[in-house]
Amino acid sequence: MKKWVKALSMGLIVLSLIVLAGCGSGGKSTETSSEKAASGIEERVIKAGIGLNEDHPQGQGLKKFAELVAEKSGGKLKVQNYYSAQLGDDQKMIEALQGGLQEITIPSTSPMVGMIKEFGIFDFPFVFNNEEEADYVLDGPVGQKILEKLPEFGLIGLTYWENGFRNLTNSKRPVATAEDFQGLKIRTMQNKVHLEAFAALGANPTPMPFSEVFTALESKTVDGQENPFATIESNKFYEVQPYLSLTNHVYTPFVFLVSKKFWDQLSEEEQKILRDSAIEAGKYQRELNRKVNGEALERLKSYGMKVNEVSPEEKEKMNEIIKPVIDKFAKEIGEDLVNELYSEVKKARNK
Ligand code: KDG
Repeated sequence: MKKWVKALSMGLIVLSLIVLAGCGSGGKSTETSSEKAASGIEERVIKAGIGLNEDHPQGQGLKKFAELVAEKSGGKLKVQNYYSAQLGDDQKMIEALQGGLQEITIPSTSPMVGMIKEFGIFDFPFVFNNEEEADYVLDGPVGQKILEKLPEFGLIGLTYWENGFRNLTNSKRPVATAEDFQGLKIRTMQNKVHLEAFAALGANPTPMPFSEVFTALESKTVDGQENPFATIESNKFYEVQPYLSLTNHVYTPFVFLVSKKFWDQLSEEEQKILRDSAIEAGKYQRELNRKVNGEALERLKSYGMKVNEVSPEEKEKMNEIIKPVIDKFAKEIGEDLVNELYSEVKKARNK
């Protein structure tokens, strides 16, 4: 055999050995898991956990997200959804993301305040008059500025979804005035703004993970809790809470979190798929949340809940009582951001 033919065939054999070594099983690159994929889409399983049920708009939004990711990645990125705190409560799932043990969770911003105090502005009472104002602020400079603080804590915030306007339920009495809060044992999220605001109203606040709330209400460990109608319905709080008072006292966002350890391994193409899917599913989730919350109140009445209005005058009185707490946290959070929040709300109102 001529020498040049021999050399060529040897070269081809070496080249194919290099290509085979680079492929590994299932088309995965041989990059170590800590290295960022340069380009393309790899086969990946993505664990996503939330605290609410599958039938809640948060669960439906996560299902939509998983479908969009599969569609955009040709089935290579598979999102496995875990509902109803199957992977633990919000704090535990946030820690799992930081440790790289779970890839996605979508908590309320409230339990994040211990890590990023700026999220506390969304626990101020009576900031937004409606969901459109909330969208404007969250999707604008104020909301985005806070998301930029997440990477230093091992988290990536892709966008905001909607938990919604919170209303008070309890097993003791209708709450129609500021005085009616006196002595009520109320479960709050693990958030010092909520804790101190309810204490200022004369209630006895008990911070607790969401996954423990139904049992605490059923056993009368606490008298009441506060959440949007969709959550009150989806978690059947109406079975253990005779009274629903339309306080509408706080609008809570959800924040769509990704583990930074995981995110940094992804190619730009894979990151774009997750980001675009989270934003698109978020639009769907916000719309569905508004529809469900709009309909759930009538169903809660039909389940036997005694519903009472709270007058604007009484809400103003509650706001006055809570004001020293808010002023304290405004200083702690930073008055520039707080002022920017209120000026963004004003812009939303004058749009
Ligand atoms: O996954 C989100 C829920 O766990 C929680 O944030 C819902 O608003 C909530 C609460 O009261 O804890």
